[in-house]
Amino acid sequence: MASEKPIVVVTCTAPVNIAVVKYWGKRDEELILPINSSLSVTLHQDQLKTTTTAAISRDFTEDRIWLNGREEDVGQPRLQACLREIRRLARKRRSGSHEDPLPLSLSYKVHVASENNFPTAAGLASSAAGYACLAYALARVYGVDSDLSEVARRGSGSACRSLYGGFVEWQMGERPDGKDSIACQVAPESHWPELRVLILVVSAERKPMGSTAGMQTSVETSALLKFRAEALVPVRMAEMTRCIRERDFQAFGQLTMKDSNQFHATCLDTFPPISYLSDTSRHIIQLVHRFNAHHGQTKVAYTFDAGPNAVVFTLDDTVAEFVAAVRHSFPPESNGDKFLKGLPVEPVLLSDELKAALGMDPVPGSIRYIIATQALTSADHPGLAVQSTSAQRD
Ligand code: 2P0
Repeated sequence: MASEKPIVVVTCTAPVNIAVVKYWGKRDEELILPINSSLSVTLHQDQLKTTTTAAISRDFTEDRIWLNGREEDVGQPRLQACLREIRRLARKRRSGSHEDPLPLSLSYKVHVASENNFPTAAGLASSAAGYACLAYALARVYGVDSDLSEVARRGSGSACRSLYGGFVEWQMGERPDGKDSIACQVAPESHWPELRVLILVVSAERKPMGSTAGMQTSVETSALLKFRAEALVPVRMAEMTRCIRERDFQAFGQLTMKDSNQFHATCLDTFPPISYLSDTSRHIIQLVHRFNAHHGQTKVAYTFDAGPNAVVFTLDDTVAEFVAAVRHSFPPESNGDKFLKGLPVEPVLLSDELKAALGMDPVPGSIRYIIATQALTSADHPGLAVQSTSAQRD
């Protein structure tokens, strides 16, 4: 008699990552192989995470997927690539052992439901956490325990970096089959507990061009991108790794800002040009440089991805003053009490000297809110976590 109960149900969570050496451009569109290595910081899951539940059952007649409560087309090529890859790995694992015949569950269809604990409207890249979580949940239901870089990467390149906590490098690799294009930890979760992250959510003025199409045009047209990937990124990867290992915030911050600026320069060098930054993004850049100039050192650093939101890195002793500077320069219009989400930040008064140094006319309402968060701080909060598992595989 057919059972109506799924035989395996797993719920997992995965974090968002923010690149400090940016990935932009593929050498292989199908396998999602990058033209340069990249490096990112994995963020704490208390503020930003994806939760994914996967279930397999002999009663399911087709694969299905729901994102934030809405059913999506499971036929999308990238979803299909992830499903194909995980089933291939599961078969490979089982066929390696003579005592363990291929289980029936490998032929079972899967139902997947995924949601984010942060508003999609915030315009934060959610595909990295989403595909990392999908890869991990699928691996658990189908009994795969090998490296999942390839599965996550086939969903979205940057997703392989969300497989680990701490500071993570996605090595571009050299092989045409992509087997060496994998993510690995540069430093663990507990490495830099003072590091803080502020996400300045900017009012979107228009929908930016998607990353996949954007980077394709950049690869086809930008000589600057080619030069960056070949000559500059290898040096920056080594330097960024040193900054992180030595917890050298000055150098880390400067290189993070330079790499963000260079990525956006390659976007402008793309033809037709792509621009992801808005007037508010440029105001934030000015604010950060003036704040640092006032202190005579790099105390805060911005980075921007394929959209106008800023991600600001700083250390715990600077958060309160920088948030006050943001409030001063971008006063909240109506939701003053909801302006700051996430970790609590003590209100402080800005000195008259700093106010004068910022020297900007306040622009009310152009930053909608701030999410205060941090890098994952301990291995108790791993990059990926299984929340619950029910029933047993056959
Ligand atoms: C990054 N970005 O390193 C860079 C910086 C955006 C700017 O990775 O086509 O969504 O799915 O591989 O991973 C965004 O690109 O692109 C991205 P696909 P993905 O974080």
